[in-house]
Amino acid sequence: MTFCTKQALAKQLRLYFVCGTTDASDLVATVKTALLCGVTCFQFREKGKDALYGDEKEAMARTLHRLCREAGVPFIVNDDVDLALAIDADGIHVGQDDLPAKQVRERLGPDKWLGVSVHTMEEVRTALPFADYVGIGPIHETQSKLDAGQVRGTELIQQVRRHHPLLPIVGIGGIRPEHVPAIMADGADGVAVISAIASAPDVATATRRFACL
Ligand code: 3NM
Repeated sequence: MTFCTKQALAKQLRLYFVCGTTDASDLVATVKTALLCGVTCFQFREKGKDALYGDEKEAMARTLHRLCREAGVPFIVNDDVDLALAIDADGIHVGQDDLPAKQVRERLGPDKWLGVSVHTMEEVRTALPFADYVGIGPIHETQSKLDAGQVRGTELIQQVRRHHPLLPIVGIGGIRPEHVPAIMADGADGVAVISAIASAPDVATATRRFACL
C-alpha cells in the first residue's frame, strides 16, 4: 500500500490505533473491532516485559496484517525493521531511541512508510529527509509509555505545521475523543491512540466516538 501524495497519507492517519498484546486483553479481537468501527491506520507496537518476541511476535504480526489488509487499513510495525520487511508491512514507526531514520530508510527502500516520533524542531529537521510523517507527543499525560517525558500540549504541532504546511503530523499521548478537535485545529492531521481504545470497556463505542469526530 503506497500513497503518492502527502495529502493522501495525511488523510490515512486520521485515526491511528497503536496497540500490542500488553495493551489489550485480547489483541486480535480488539483490532478486529477497531477496524470495523473506523480506525484508518494501525501500528503493531509490541513492547513491555511480557511482550511477544521471535516466532510468536511474527505470527501475531501476520494475523494483524491480514486483518488490516482485509479492512483496507495500512499496517505499520513499531521499531522492528526485520519484522516489517519479513512480513511486507506497509511501513515502520521509530522513536528517537530506535534505529536512526536514515538507516531505517536505507533498509526499507523508498516505497514503505516511515514514521518518526519527534519532540523538538531539531529532531524534526533530522527526520524530515527520511520520514513520511511525524508523531508528536505526549500531548496529554499517558500511562502507556513510561518514558514518554514531559507533557507538551500542542505547541510543537503548531510550530511544525507553521514550518512544514504539508508534512503529515499525528498527535499522541493521553488523547481522548474530547481532545481531538483542538489537536486537529492546532495542525495535526490525525491522532494516535492506545489506551482510550485498547482499555475501553466497549472498544466499538470508544472507536466510533473518535471516528465520528
Ligand atoms: N508515544 P495512550 S506517548 C507510544 O509521546 C507513545 O511519543 C508517545 O498511549 C510519545 O494513548 C505514547 O494510551 C503512548 O496515552 C500513547
